[in-house]
Amino acid sequence: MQNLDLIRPVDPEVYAAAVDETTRQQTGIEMIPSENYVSQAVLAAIGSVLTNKYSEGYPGRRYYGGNENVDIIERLAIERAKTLFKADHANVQPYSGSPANQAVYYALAAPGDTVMGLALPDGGHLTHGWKVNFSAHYYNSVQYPIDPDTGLIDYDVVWKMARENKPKLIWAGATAYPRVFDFDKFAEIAQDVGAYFAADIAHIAGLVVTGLHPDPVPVADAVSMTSHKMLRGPRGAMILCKQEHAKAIDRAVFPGLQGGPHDHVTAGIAVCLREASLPEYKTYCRQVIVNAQALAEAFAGRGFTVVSGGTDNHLVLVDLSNKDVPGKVAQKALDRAHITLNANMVPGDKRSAFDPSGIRMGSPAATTRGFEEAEMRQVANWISDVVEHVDDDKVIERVRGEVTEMCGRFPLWY
Ligand code: DSN
Repeated sequence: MQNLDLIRPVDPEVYAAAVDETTRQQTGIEMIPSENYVSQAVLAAIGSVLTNKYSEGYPGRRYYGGNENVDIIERLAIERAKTLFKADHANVQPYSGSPANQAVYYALAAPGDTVMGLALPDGGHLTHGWKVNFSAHYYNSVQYPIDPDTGLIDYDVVWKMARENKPKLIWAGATAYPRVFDFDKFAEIAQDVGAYFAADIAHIAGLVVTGLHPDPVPVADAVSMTSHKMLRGPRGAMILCKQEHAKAIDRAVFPGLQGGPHDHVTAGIAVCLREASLPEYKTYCRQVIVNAQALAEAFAGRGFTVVSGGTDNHLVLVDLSNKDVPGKVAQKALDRAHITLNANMVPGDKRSAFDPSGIRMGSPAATTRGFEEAEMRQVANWISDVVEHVDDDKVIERVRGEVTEMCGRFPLWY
């Protein structure tokens, strides 16, 4: 159980909001593809007194005393990350995904260098060179697109752009790409133009570690990931890299960008990596894919436009243009029905980032809850019902009731 009762006498307002959030999670269906539910063990680790410690440096080389226990924990996290991902080197200290990517830039490129990444409106990440981010302010950012006709990366286009722009660093990775990344192809392109290759596998780390997605670790100079998405760990991040970059990556994280690591989070990462090494985790990841595919098929069956025609991973992107409902309107109506997802741009979107045409969904959280294909098809039907009747309170109320009933049958452990 959570220990929220301990908050109540000290801070009733935070207590009340935390209780309401617990109820929101229990009684609603979480479809945001980057969210998940941590285990009791992970929550206990991040809610522990490890948060009290300062430990600048790395195991065995700290700037403060009293780090004998923290050293054990950080070594465990590092060794588990190296073993699971078969990596030469692992750094488990980045505070989250954006700082991890910042460290990759700091280690492998210099300000003013050209860098290439997937454009944010086409499913990339802010830190892959989008114009409002440091990665476009301090580097000369070139953004490659998704082919709007296929919904896929066109590797010939990436290759041509790489040859024309001669980047120092090429990113592969996304926040809204439902298909497999050809990491070998990216590595070949990078090698051809003399660039470093970095893969950001935040969304798909679980699939990579269980062998359900091609592995970038053997071919990339650096691989970054958050630990709180499909990996089901705490909010944190890791960087894996080839031995030749180990010193540069470690120096970039500390002292280059960060001070003391968050030791309670490091403990949560160690625990989630232990959980990810168990056979049950592979079973879970297989179901994540099957569930996302059931979701995509059900949407197609209801006449929705599924970007790229389906999914190979945990994520489904639906273009609502043919339904004449903007993504934000759908998101808000679905919030009222207790189904949480996010409005998202789709490849070739004619609308803006603040008011995009699509919705983005994923199966990791619902799968943790125990949903299988039948439940996912039901979720797609509920979402379709609400999107097709965004102004109809009766439909929204009916769906909310059915969602609450189903959530009651699949309770979260807390
Ligand atoms: N915010 C994350 C996501 O939702 O995909 C990316 O960092």
